[in-house]
Parts: sequence; structure tokens; C-alpha cells
Amino acid sequence: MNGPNSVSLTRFLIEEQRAKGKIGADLRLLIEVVARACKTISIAVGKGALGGVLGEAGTGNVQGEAQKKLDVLSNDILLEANEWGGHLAGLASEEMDHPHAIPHHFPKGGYLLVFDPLDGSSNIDVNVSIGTIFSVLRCPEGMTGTEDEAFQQPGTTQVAAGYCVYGPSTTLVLTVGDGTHAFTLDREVGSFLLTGKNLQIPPDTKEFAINMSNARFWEAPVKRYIDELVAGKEGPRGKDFNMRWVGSMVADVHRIVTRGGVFMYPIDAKTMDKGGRLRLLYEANPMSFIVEQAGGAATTGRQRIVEVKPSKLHQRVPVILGSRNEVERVTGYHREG
Ligand code: P6P
Repeated sequence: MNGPNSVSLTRFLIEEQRAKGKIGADLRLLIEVVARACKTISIAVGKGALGGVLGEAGTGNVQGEAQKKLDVLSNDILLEANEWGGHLAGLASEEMDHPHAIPHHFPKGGYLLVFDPLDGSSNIDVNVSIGTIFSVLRCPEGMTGTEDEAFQQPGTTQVAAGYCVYGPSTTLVLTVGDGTHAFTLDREVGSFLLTGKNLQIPPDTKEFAINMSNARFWEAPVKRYIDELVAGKEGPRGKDFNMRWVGSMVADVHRIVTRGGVFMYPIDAKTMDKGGRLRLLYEANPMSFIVEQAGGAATTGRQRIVEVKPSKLHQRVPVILGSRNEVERVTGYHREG
């Protein structure tokens, strides 16, 4: 509850700035504006069928995927929230082919915001947790922030990253490079309150997340790793494992950030030509930053995700992230071939 000892997102950001100087005024405004947009999205999502926003929008995105009405609405909410503040040079989104320019009548700033406005949207109509994922970059010298190339920076250059999961509670998880912290929305007051400081992902786990229906397409290292988990205590791992797959990356990653686990969307025979399933700039990179800042690990199976040098705005990559010892084991199996 919002009591005398509760720390709001605003107070946290100000105190972090005072103590560590990592969050200047423009970045603080950016984070607070995104958080406010997430509150608006949470209200729209929470209305469900009563809000007239379920179902298909009748349009498609650059991925060739049918857009849900809430995909488009969430994208518009984030654009409108961020255009006027003077903190951004440009915005890019899963739902837009190319970056969105700041309208001329608004001032521009030095940051870039790239986001998946509503990840997991196949779950919207069946009332399963979904979420917003965002990443903050600096606009490179000599670029306007409207070029695809301005956003094509490795994840190591991220200034901040976060997600907001719209589940039984609406929870914002954020890093600015100084730990990973969770803020839960107090709906009565309308504030995000600090509910988890310096989250730490356990290095070991008994829980894995992967879409098992793709098993016949997997590469050998992934098949070896999953076979060992499924073999349980009779197998080489000598212990039983449990599986969870929500089909919504934000929900699966939030579980892992909260209690550990390993999340895998590896490249396979089905996704080889596209480079993977999940998108690098607005899914894999922000989630990897968040996970690494919480003591976890995130690789493509062959390298740290945040060290991948992007060549396209909507580039896809394989994702293996979560409890460090499990991610390192899978990555080791890839090295062994
Ligand atoms: P599949 C949602 O569409 C998403 O991008 C991620 O949120 C999720 O982890 C993945 O795709 C689910 O993919 O193949 O299981 O439907």
C-alpha cells in the first residue's frame, strides 16, 4: 500500500540520481513518461472484452503478423506520450516499419526509444498476461534519430531497459545499468511503488521454458540440453525439472527474474532463414540487459546477445536467457557442437 515508507518510481529515480548520478533529468522524464503510458495501456488491457479493443485490427505489421487492436492502441499511446517531452530524437517500434520522427513543433532530445508496445498479443483475447518492452539508446552523433541505422546499436550501448507486465498486478521492471528493480502499480493512487530492489536471479534452477512443439526442428546442442532436463533424476542431471511456457516473453521472463529459470527461443530449422524468432532491438536486447543486471546471463547460444551488432531494425536472434549456470551450460553445448 502507498504508505509513509513506500518509495514511488519518481522518488527512486530522483534518489538514484542524487546518489549515483546515473539518471539525468531527461532520462528521468523519459522513464516516467513511459511508465505513465504503461499505466494507460494497463487500463485498456484490463477492460478486456468490455473495452471494445479485443480482436484483430485488420492491419499487418512489418513482421507480416496480423495486428491486434490493442497492439495498435498501445503503440499510439507510447508515441503520443513521448512526442512532446523534448527528451527523444526518435522512436521505433515492432509495429512500425521505420522510426517515427518527433513532430517539428516539438523539441528534440538526445535519446532514442525502441519498444514492443504489446508483446504476447496472441494471448490478449484469452486473458493471459502480456506486456510492454522498451529499450533506451543515445542518438549517435550526426544522425537525426529517424534513420533505421540510428537504432542499430549493440545492446551494450543501452542506457536503460524495462518491461511492464500486465498480469494479476501491473509491474514495471527497470534497469539503468545499476541493478534491476521492480515497481508495482498501486491502482488506487496511480503510482508505481518500489516492490523489488536489486533483484537477483538464482544461478541454478529446476524450471525451463521452451516451446516443445518445435523439438523436431532444434539443433543438436538444444536437443541434447532439453533431453537431459526431461530425463530428470534418472538422467545425467540427476534431478527432476519442471516446464513452463506462457507464450508471452514478458510473462516468462518476469517469472525468471522473480524466481529463476531458463527461457529459450533458439534458432531452429524453421526460423533459420529469418535468424531466429524473437526481435533483437526491442525484445532480446532489453530483456538481456535486465537479466544480466539481475545476475543472470543471456546468449544466442553462440555469443552474448548484447554484443550482437544489428544490421536491420527488425532483426531477429536466438534467445537463451536466465539462470547463469544453465545458460552457460547450453552455450557450452553449442561450443562443443
Ligand atoms: P510461440 C509472442 O508473440 C512472442 O513474440 C513472445 O512473446 C513469445 O515468447 C513467443 O512469441 C511465443 O512464440 O512460437 O510459442 O507462439
